[in-house]
Amino acid sequence: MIWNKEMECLSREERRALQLYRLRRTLRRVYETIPAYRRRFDEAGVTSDDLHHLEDLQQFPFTSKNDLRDNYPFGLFGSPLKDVVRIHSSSGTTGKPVVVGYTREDVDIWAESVARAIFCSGGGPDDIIQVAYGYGLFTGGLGLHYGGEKVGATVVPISGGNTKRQVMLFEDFGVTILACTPSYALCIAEMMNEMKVDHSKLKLRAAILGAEPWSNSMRNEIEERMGLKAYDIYGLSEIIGPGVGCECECQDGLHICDDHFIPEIVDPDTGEVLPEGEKGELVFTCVTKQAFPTIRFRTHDISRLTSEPCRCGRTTMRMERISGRTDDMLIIRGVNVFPSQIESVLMQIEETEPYYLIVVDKRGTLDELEIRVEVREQIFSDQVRKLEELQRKIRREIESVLGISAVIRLVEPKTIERGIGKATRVVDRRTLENGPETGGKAS
Ligand code: DLL
Repeated sequence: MIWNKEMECLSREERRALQLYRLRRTLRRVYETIPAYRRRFDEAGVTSDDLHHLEDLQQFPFTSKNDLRDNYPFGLFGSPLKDVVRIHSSSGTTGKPVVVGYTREDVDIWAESVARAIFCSGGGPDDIIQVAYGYGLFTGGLGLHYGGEKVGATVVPISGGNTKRQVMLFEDFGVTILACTPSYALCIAEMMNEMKVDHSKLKLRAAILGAEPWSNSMRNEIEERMGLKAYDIYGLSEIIGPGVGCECECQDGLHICDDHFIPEIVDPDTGEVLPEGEKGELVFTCVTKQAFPTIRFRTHDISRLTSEPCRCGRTTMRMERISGRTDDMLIIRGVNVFPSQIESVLMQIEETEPYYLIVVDKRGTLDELEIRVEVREQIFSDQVRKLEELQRKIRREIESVLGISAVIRLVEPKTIERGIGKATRVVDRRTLENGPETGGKAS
C-alpha cells in the first residue's frame, strides 16, 4: 500500500517540474525573509531568477552545521516565532546545539513524510506502533508519533528506556510495529531473551529503525532475534527529522520524499555534484517548509542515489543505506578506517554478540586501534585456548579488511554499555583534549 500515490508515483517529468516550481518559490522566499541566506546568495551572485533547470541549484551556496550554529538559535528561521508551533534541537558533539522550528504546516509535512514511511514498512491503521525513540527535543519520538497518528495507527508513546516494560507492552497490547534505534532494538531483543519471551508468540512484525548507522548484518541479527522485518528510516533535524527517506518492502534503498526534500550527492572534498549512482555526501534542500527551509544542507552522510523506479511502484529517488559519515572516518596510522567496516566484520563472526566498542589511542607516537567485542555466553565460559583462537580469527579478518592490525579484546556478555538512543561505538582518545570523546549524540 502506498500512502500518497499521487506524489510517490509521479512520472520523472512531473516530479522534476514540481521540484523546479517549488524550488524557485523557496529560493525566492528565503532570499526575501532570511538575511543570512540573502547575504550568502549575494556573495555568490545568484538569485532565484537564475534557476531555469533543477541543475542550476548547483550554483547556490551550501549550508553547513556551522551556519546553523552561527545563527543560533532562530537566525535561520523563515517564519516569525508567532507562526512557529514547535522547536526541536539536536545536541551534536561540540558547541551550541542545532535548533530547528516548524510551523503548523511544517508539522503536517513531517507527519506526511513519516506516514509514507510507515506505509512503506507495510504499516497502516490496523497497527499498534510502539514508539521507543526518545521524546523531547530529539525528533525521533514525536516524529514517529505524528506519522503514526496520521495513518490512523494506535500509537504507544513509551519513549526510550524501561526495557522490561517495552517487552511487557509487546505482550499485553499486541504491538505490531516497533520504532526505535537499531541498537536499542537489539537491547530490547536481549531483554526478551532474558524474560524468556518467545517472539513467535508476539504480534510484532515490523520495526522502523534509524537515527544511527547500522549494517545489513545488524539488520539480519535484529530480524532473526525479534522475528520481524526491519526497515531503515533516515532523517535529520536540519531537514525535518525522521521520514526524509524510508525503505519499502523491497528493502532496496530508501525512498526519499523528494517532492519535499531534493537530494544531491556531492564530492565531500570539492563540493562538486556527482553523477547519479556515484557515492558521496548527501545534500538536501527543503522546498516546502516554512519555518526552517534549509538550502543545500551538507549532511556529511555518505550514500548514493538512484532514480530507477522501484519494484514497489514508487518512483521517488532512492538513497542507498548510509555507509558512514565523512566525519566519522578515523585515520589510524595513515589508513582511513570507517567504523561500519569494523561492524561488518564483527557481525559475520558467529561467536560474538552484536555489541562492540572501538577505542583509538596513541601509544608513544603510534596510533593504536583496540576493538572490544562481547563474546557469546557459551563461548566465554569455554577453554582459554578457544578464546585465543577466536581472538586470532577476528584479528586476521579485521586486518584483511582494514589493512592494519588491531588489538582485539574479548569481553564478557553484557559488559559494553547499552543505550536507549543512539549508540556510542567509537572513543577516540587522541582527540579527547579537544572536546567530547564520542560521535554519539543524546537522543
Ligand atoms: O536522528 C532523526 C531520526 C530519528 C532519523 C529517528 C531516523 C529515526 P538527528 O539527531 O539530527 O536526527 O541526527 C541525524 O543521524 O545525519 C545521520 O548521520 C544519522 N542517521 C539518521 N538516520 C540514519 C539511518 C535523527 N537510517 C543524523 N542510517 C544523520 C544511518 C542515520 N544514519
